[in-house]
Order: sequence, then C-alpha cells, then structure tokens
Amino acid sequence: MYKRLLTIQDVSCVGQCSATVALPVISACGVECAVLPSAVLSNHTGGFKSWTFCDLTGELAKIEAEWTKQGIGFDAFYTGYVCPAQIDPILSIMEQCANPGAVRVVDPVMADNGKLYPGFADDFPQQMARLCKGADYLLPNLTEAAFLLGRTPVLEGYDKAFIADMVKGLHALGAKNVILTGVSFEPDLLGTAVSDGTTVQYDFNPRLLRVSHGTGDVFASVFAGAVLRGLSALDAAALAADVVCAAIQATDDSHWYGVAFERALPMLVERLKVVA
Ligand code: PXL
Repeated sequence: MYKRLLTIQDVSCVGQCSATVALPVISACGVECAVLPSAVLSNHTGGFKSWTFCDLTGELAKIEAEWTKQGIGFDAFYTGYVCPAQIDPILSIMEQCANPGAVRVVDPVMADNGKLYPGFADDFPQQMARLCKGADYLLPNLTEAAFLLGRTPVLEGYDKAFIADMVKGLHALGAKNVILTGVSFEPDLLGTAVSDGTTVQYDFNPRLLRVSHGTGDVFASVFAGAVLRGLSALDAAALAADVVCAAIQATDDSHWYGVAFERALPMLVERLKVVA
C-alpha cells in the first residue's frame, strides 16, 4: 500500500538537516512525505556562529483545523527538532489527523555528545518525554536517552546490561519500540540497539573516523521510510546505518556543516527495490 507520512520539524534553509533531509530521503524510500515546518531557521544551530529563527508554533493548530475540515489524514508521523511549546499542538495533530493504524516515529532531537543543543532549557527533556510516551518507534541517541530518563549521560565504558536498563527505562516512558543509536562496546564498532520490549538486538557497522552533523536526521528518515515500506525495526535500523555510513564516506572533509546524503540516495533506492 502506498503510504503518506507527515514529518513535523524545522526547515533549516542551509545545513542539510531536519526537513530538508526528511523530504528527499523519505521520498526516495517510495513513501509520500508531507512536511509541516515547526520553524524556519536560516541555518542549523550545530556549528554555525549565528542563525535566524522564525517560530511557527502558531500555525500548528490552524493547519490541524484545516486538515480536519478537509478530512486529510496520515499513515505515519515522524517528529524531529521541535520546541517545548509545540509538544501539545503536535500531540493534537497526531491524534486528530491519524488514519487507522497510523504509526508515530519520534526522534527526540535535543542533544548529543553529553550536551543539550543551543537554546534548549534544562527542563526540555521532560517536555520531550511527553511526545515519546505514545511513540511506536523512539530513536534517541545515548545522550538524549539519558536526559529523557533524568540521568547523567554515560558515553563510554558501559556494557550490555547498562544498555538493556536504559532501553527498559525508555519503554517505561511509553515507547513501544526503542532504537538507541550511538552504542559501542568495542572501539572499532558503532551501532544501534533495537528493542521491542522483550528482546534487545544489535546492529553494528565499522566506526568511521569522521563525525558529521545531520547523520541522526538521515538515520531517522531512512528508518521511518523503511518501516513504512514494511521492514522490521532491526532491518530498517541496519539499512539506515548503512546509508549514514555511505553518506559520511561520500562527504568531503571541507564540507563541515552536513553530510552528503544525496550521494547515498541511489543505494537507498536500490536496497528498497526488492521490497513489495
Ligand atoms: O540535526 C538536528 C537539528 C535539527 N534542526 C536544527 C538543529 C539541529 C542540530 O543541531 O540545529 C535547527
């Protein structure tokens, strides 16, 4: 079945992240992607010295009312970078504009490497946790997972029992499936823990030396598109990780603000060709 997904996140005009990644990636997955921009920024906040920010919170309820009037609904929702005041309007859209069986993919974009992104207050994770409550698929990195649970991020020296406990906490928040990214037990391997609430499975790729901005958005977009094409959470996470690795490898060292995911789109299309 041809599916329609709504992504709710910012448009950063320059920077290869959020909606400017979600739209091409999800389209390449063969899934219709509607976009509700929660804000428009001149560029993202991860490395640029400054940015403009146009908050579109006020549009959310108006757009919901219009869609409800017209009977417009979605088979899936994928949320990314959003502001605290947008949590309630987004929950309302996900309730009012859901087609039967609609799934919610929540990437709690707010932090990485042990720190919240610029502009987010210390209590933002508690707000974000309300969005995570109804997630069918929750995709935090290790830092976001720790903040959602009110814990101090631990980024190295942990074991499988630690990850299992973290995953358990995230399920207790209300998430059905947890996809925890940035997990590493050996220096050369970086991967994902995927849990349906009963079993934790892992997918690993060789760790690449380069760290690029926007890879979380590429991962979440591929994951959302692939799940809607019928892949299991583990297979979708493995495909997403492969696309991220290919994108990083295609990125020139001088390209500091993002990742050349465009070069990995042919491989993504190819890998999903075999899926009905
Ligand atoms: O890639 C996540 C992201 C999305 N949107 C904006 C950001 C970031 C990360 O820094 O700044 C505006």
